[in-house]
Amino acid sequence: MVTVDAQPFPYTFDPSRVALLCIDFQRDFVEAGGFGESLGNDVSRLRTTIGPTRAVLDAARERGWAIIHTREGHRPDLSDLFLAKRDRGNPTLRIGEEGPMGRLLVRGSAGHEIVPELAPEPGEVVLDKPGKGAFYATDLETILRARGITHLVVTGVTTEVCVQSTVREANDRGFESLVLSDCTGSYFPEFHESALAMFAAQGGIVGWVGTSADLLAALDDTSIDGEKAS
Ligand code: C5J
Repeated sequence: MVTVDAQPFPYTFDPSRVALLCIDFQRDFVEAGGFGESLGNDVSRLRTTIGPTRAVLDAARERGWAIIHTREGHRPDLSDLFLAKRDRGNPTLRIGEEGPMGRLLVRGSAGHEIVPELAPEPGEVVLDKPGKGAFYATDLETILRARGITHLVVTGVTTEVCVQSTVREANDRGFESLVLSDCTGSYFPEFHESALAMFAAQGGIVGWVGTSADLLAALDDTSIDGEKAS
C-alpha cells in the first residue's frame, strides 16, 4: 500500500488498483490560439501544470499504472454539441469554428490534441468526451471497473470545470480521488483554490488534495511492486 500526505487526511491506495487520470491537457486549453484563449483567458496560467504532471506521468509509467488521458471535443459534424454548450462564451469564435489550430474543440483538429509534453504512449487509454465530466457519455466507468481500479490520482485542466465535474462523478460512483494541486490549474487562481478547498472540505466530501512532491515522495518510499522500501 502507498500512503500520501494529503488533505484532509492521508490518502492510502493499493498501487495495483490505481489509475492516473490526465484530464484535457489539450492544446486548445493550454496553448495560445486555442479555445481557452478564444474565451479571453490567459493560457499561461495553465502551463505551470505541465512539468509536475510529466513527473507524475513518468512515475506512473515506470510502475505500470493504468493511465487515462481525456480530451474534450466534438464530432466534426457537431451532432453531439448541445446548443446550451455552443452558445456560451465568445460569440465571434464558437466551438466548431476555425481558429489558428483548426476547428475549436473538434476531434481531429490540431488544437484538440494533447500537448506534446504529455502525449499518450501506446497502451494508454485516450478517452474522447463531449462534456465536462469524464464519466458523462463515455465508457470510463467500464474501463476502470474492468481493471479493478478503485483509486484515481487526478491531474488536468481546468480545476473548477472538467476536473471538478470528473471528481464529483467519480465520488458518486465510489472511486477515491486524490487531486494534485500543482498538476491541476485554472485561468482563475481563486477558482482553483476554491475548487480544491471544496474537494477536501467536510472530511473529504469529494476527495483528497495533495501535491505531486508528496505523491512522488510516497512512491519513492515504496518499491515498484508496492512493498514498503526498507
Ligand atoms: C473547460 C475543461 N474549461 N477541460 N474545459 O471548458 O475544463
